[in-house]
Amino acid sequence: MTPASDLRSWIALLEREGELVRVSTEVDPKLEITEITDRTVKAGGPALLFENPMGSSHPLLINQFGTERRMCMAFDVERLDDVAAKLEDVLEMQPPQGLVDKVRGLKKLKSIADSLPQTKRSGPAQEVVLTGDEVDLGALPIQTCWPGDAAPFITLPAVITKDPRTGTRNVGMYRMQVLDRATTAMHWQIHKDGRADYLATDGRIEVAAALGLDPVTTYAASAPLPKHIDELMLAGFLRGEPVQLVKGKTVDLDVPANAEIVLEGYIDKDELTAEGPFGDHTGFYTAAEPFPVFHVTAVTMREDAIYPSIVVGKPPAEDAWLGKATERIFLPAVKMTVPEIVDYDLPVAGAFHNCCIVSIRKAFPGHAKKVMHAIWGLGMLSLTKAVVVVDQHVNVHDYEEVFFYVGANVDPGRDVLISEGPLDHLDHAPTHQFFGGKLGIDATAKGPDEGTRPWPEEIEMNEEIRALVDRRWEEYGIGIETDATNGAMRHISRPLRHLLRR
Ligand SMILES: Cc1cc2nc3c(=O)[nH]c(=O)nc-3n(C[C@H](O)[C@H](O)[C@H](O)COP(=O)(O)O)c2cc1C
Ligand SMILES: [Mn+2]
Repeated sequence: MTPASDLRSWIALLEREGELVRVSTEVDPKLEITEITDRTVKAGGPALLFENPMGSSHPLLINQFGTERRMCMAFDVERLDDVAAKLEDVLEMQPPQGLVDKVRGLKKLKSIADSLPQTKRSGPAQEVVLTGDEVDLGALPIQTCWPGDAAPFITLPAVITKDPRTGTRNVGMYRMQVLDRATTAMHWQIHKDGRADYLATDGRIEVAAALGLDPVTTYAASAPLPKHIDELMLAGFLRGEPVQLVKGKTVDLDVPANAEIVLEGYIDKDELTAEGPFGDHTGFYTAAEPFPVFHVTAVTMREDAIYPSIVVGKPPAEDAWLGKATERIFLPAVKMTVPEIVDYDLPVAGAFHNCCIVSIRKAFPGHAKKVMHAIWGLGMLSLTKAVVVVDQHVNVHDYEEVFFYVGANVDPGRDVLISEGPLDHLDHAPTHQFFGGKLGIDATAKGPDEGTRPWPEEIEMNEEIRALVDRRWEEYGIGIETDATNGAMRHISRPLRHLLRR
């Protein structure tokens, strides 16, 4: 089996698996859908297909990614780490030794070659073509998510551009505030590739926003790939089959052939508008700021197109699992650069940029600090505000356990590093937007070469007695279930446990 190839087969799969509920009652895309969805997400509930959003003839799909199970179903894997393993296999490729190795190597290379998108002559995304005065974004059930939002926002688009210098494609997920029938704002934050493409134009850049894709391609739009790597290639690699494209009707861009909806158009470099406020994934409203204006020259659609949406807000929200997917999928790439890293965790409550917990195989004095600097120098992880480093045996996903070592192993005078660097566009805490303080906490055990007194031994029961008590547990008649290895999860609050269980 391979992952779903378009939004409709994905919906069908979710429905077969009891992971989707159709809501036929008429509901308002203004605020009401947010409240329904937020309650459903926080309860670990199903994907929702609103069949009758008020004021639109298009159904609205939301919460397709809201649980770990659905995120795994999206990639057709048992665990998100299995997706990472597939990438690791290619990243870790060594020069082949014998014939068997060569054949295996060729297969891997072929899987990369097969990942390249293919352009076809036609596709369902263009069954309906609306241009000129026929363009009306008001026909779509675009949500106004939170009471303080400036307008309705398109929240789950895959925005396609080409670097004007190299022609390399970029796909990113950037919210789009509806301005009128045929224009939106484009929320290209300063660290993003989409913005770099835009800044590289002399005058005008063509843009296409694809809505309603197969789940892997939607995910890929949110993936923090290096600038020169096409997100559609990652999508093809992870799907095991290339993304199919068709030529845009009014732009010189290829667009996903199976999209439910495509908005084609252009952005002029010097045309800016006030974008926001918008209730963001930080849990706060982002204030209005100038962003470019997207002019829609064509809307192409499938017949009876389904509009996809997502609500972000105070975590945990649906984007938690998109973020967790990135955390897992990018672990092999992180390890390629910093091989002493064993594992890392970006807590959902930290909105992904506020905190990174990382475990390392510590080998020399100051090693934890080396890793902090490495994180602060690594792709989008460079925006991380606080880095906590623990030893390899600590489970970074178990926050109680991490907190234990942060408390027990840290001398704040010696183990806390205050640095500075770039911060997330949306971080409202720093005095200056985009730039401010960084916090590093070295919670590893310190060796004598780090100027400490002899480090005490940690308390552990020996294996022999553990095994004995496991064997005899029933005999004692205490009447409760225990698990010697997995006690710590019990302390974690319910919603988090829900998000974290893996
Ligand atoms: C639901 C969702 C909404 C997002 N909204 C924005 C946004 O409005 N602006 C932005 O710059 N990034 C946003 N992101 C993050 C980008 O999609 C992500 O950083 C991606 O890697 C950008 O692609 P790029 O590096 O090719 O520009 C969002 C991510 C998700 C999951
Ligand atoms: Mn990119």
